[in-house]
Parts: sequence; C-alpha cells; structure tokens
Amino acid sequence: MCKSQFGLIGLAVMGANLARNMADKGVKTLVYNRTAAKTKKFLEDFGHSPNLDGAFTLKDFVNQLERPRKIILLIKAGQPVDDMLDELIPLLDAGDIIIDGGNSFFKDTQRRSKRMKELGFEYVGMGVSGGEEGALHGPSLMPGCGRQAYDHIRPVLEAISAKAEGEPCVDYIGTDGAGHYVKMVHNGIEYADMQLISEVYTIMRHVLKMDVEEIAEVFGKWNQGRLSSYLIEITAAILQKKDGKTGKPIVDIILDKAGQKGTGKWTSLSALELGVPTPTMTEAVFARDMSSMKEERVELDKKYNDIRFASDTLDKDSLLADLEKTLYASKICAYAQGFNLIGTAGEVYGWHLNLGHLAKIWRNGCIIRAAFLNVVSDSFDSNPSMKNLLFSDFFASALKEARPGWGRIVSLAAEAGVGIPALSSALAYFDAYHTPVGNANIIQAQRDYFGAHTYERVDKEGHFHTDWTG
Ligand code: NBP
Repeated sequence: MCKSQFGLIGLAVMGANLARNMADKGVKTLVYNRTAAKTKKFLEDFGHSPNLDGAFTLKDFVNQLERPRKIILLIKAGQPVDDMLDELIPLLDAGDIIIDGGNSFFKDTQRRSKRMKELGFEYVGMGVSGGEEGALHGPSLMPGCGRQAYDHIRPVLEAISAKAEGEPCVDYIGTDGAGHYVKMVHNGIEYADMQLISEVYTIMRHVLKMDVEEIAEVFGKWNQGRLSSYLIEITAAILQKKDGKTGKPIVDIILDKAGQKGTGKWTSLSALELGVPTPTMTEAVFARDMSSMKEERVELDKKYNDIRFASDTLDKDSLLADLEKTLYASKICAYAQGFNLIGTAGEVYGWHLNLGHLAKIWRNGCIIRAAFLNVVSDSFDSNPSMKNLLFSDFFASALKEARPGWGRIVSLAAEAGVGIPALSSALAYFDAYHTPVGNANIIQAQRDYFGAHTYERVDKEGHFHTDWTG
C-alpha cells in the first residue's frame, strides 16, 4: 500500500480544513481524530479525494506514514498536546517530525521541543493563522524548529500557505518556541487592531451620531486607501448586514460582551515579564474584560449618565478626516509595540528573528493582513537593527501629520464621556516615547524618600541618596 506523505491529527475546524488544503495541493494526507465518528464523517464528506485517507487507531495511523514521519497536530492547546505526545512517542522512530499547529503557549513548546529532541525526534511549534478560511485556502504559517526539520517540511508548507505578491506566507522563524511566540504576538496585535476599529466605530456612532449604514460606507472607503486590511474590510461588511428577524443592523442585536481565548493576555503577560511597553495591546485585553462586566456597566450608567456631553456643532467631515489619521497612527503604534516585543523576545530567547521577513508572512492568510505590512517589512529590511517602527522615516511623517487630529479625537471622546482606551493609550505611548525628559525623576525621588532606593543624577555618574527629612 502506498504510504501517506503527511499525517494530521485533529479533525475540528482547523484540522479538517488544513487536511483538505493539503490534499488539494497534491500532498497525500492521512487523518486521525480521537473520536472515530469524526474521522468517519470526514472521510464520507471528503474521502473521495485520492490524496485523503484515514486511520482509526493511532498505531494504524503511524504505520501508514512515509518515514521520516511528518505529523501535524491540530488539537486543543494545553494538556491534550502532552497527552497526544505521550501516546505517540512509543509508536515513533528516530527522526520523525511532529508539528504542533495549535495555539500552544510558547513555553510549553520550548519544554516539549527539549523533551522530543532528547528522545531523538524533531519538534516544530508552528503558529497557524487565518482561522477556518485560512486553513482551507492558505494560512500564514510560523514554524519554530531546527533548520533541518524546516527543510524537510518546507515544500509542503510553502504549497499550502497563502501567497502575497507571489511569495509564500511562511518562513523559518527560529528555534523551539519562536513560531508560537510570534503567533501569540500576532494575536495580541489582532486584539489591538480590533479594539481600535471598534473605538473608531463608537466615536462615529455615539459622538458624531452617524447611522450604521453611513459608518459602513466610511469603512468601505477607508479600505480603498492606506488602511486597507482584512479587519477593515470585514467591519464594513459586518455593518451592512441586517438581522434576519428584526431587520435592524445586526451589530445592534449583538450583545456587547467580547470573548477571548487567552493569547492576548499571554502577550501582555510576556510584555510585562520582558519589560516591553505594549499599552495598546494590553488595553485591548482590558477592554474585553471590561466588556464582560455588562451588568455593572448598566448599573453604573444609571448613576453617571447625566454627565455625558453631547454637541450638535461638530464638523463631521473634518472629524472623519481626523479619525482616519487617528486610526492609522494608532495602528502604527500597536504594530510598533508588537514588533518591539517580538524583537526583545528574540534577543532574550536567542531566536535571531528577522522582523522584515515576519511582516512579509503576515501580508496574507492571517487576520491582521494589511497593505501597510509591506511598508513595515521594507522599514525593517532597510534598517534591520531599528529598535522600533517609530524610528522609520515613513511612519514618522505619518505620525507627525496625524498628531493634531489624533489629539482632537481623543479630547473629543474624553469630553463626550466615551472611553477609547486603545486609541488614547496609543497616543500616550507615542507622546511618552518621543519625550526626552519625562517624569521618572519624581518617581525616583519618591522611591528614595520612602525606601532609600537611591537615584542617578543628570550631572554625574553613580547612585545617590538624599536625607529627605533631615
Ligand atoms: P479545538 O481547539 O476546538 O480542538 C478540538 C480538537 O482537539 C478535536 O479534534 C478533539 O478531538 C481534539 N482533542 C481534544 Br479537545 N482533546 C484531545 C486529546 N486529549 N487527545 C487528542 N485529541 C484531542 O479545535 P480547532 O478550533 O480546530 O483548533 C485546533 C488548534 O488550532 C487549537 O490549538 C486552536 O487554538 C488553534 N487555532 C484555532 C483557530 C480557529 O480559528 N479555530 C485559528 C488558529 C489556531 P475530539 O473530536 O475527539 O474531541
């Protein structure tokens, strides 16, 4: 019997679609799922493809794969991955390659890579972005592993990935947890991007008093320009959709409580651990937390709703132009924070990351795909040691041009009593970052006052203490 080139374990949304994608690209793929009924159903639906086959026991699955075996796991992240490795290990041979394509925490991937290497196997922690549609038609792939393992799987990864300007949206990221780290920060940026768009919507709806159809048109127009991206495109489409039951815009029917699965929070935790400021990404996580406190928000509104300001003398056209600039500038800051975090993690964990290449593989197949990533990529390519995107001349001129309107929008929202934590934190990040003399002298004095922590002086080297009360 002709053996399969690749094995895939896990036939939920991601695995089923990725298996079909692989088969479509001519990769003979064997699937397995813990619950056999799902494998049976998958084969009934798609088993007519000459490139798709299934196995109902792990032993049969492993025996029907070409060696070295290449097995992709697309199962629930966390303990299930360790359980599956425990089951697989006795059935594998040295040199076999296990690829975890789920959203595993990068430190788990580092631990698993070490374990598998010690046992003689290759382990790949691969970020897979793009959701269901990406898995089926071409995701953005972020593999973290040894170079040799990457060379083995590279042709298949390039075949199944999305393409941007003819280039595959996959590249070698770095060793062990690098791929999952980068995917995690991708999701952190995604949280920020979604929150920024939602806040701009709020300003249009509740401050400029625009109706939903009009807002959809604005997003549609912006999607033709420098903000062109998947998230702006789907926001325009979402705002045009009517609820089948009531005929109202469906966004007015959807409860304002955001879910989350944890990758945004992991990004912020890592930023805190590494000491990298990522306020916009972190505010986006807090905003989802705040959104889930619906009952308290409704209750507090009764106490405070009389302090909201409303103005009917707003110059809508001019404020819409300010809003476009505000969104673009805030987006630059969110991505700057994400890339800054990735760059720092690369140094700390010894991953030797190439930020320009990374921006390129996010140009298609993933949720944060955006025209603007071409410029991000060019900026890092022309200056690989650039500390932060804010040092790029291209983005500097966009930020300078946006700054007056950005301030007007943040002030307007503050006056109107509309919370816009992501947009305003992006502005605060920008202003704090280009401030040569900040306020930490006061912090240092306070620390020295109550805890004799000492401070440095502007006029000579060393650490000093003042007897504050003497
Ligand atoms: P889920 O994350 O919902 O996981 C369901 C799959 O995990 C099923 O195949 C299930 O088998 C299997 N599984 C579980 Br649960 N426990 C298992 C165990 N102990 N041993 C073996 N298999 C087990 O699936 P998904 O939404 O397709 O996502 C797969 C991975 O991809 C996840 O890590 C997810 O975070 C990541 N991801 C998802 C998306 C997305 O848009 N959904 C996007 C990008 C990445 P069963 O059928 O027997 O229960």
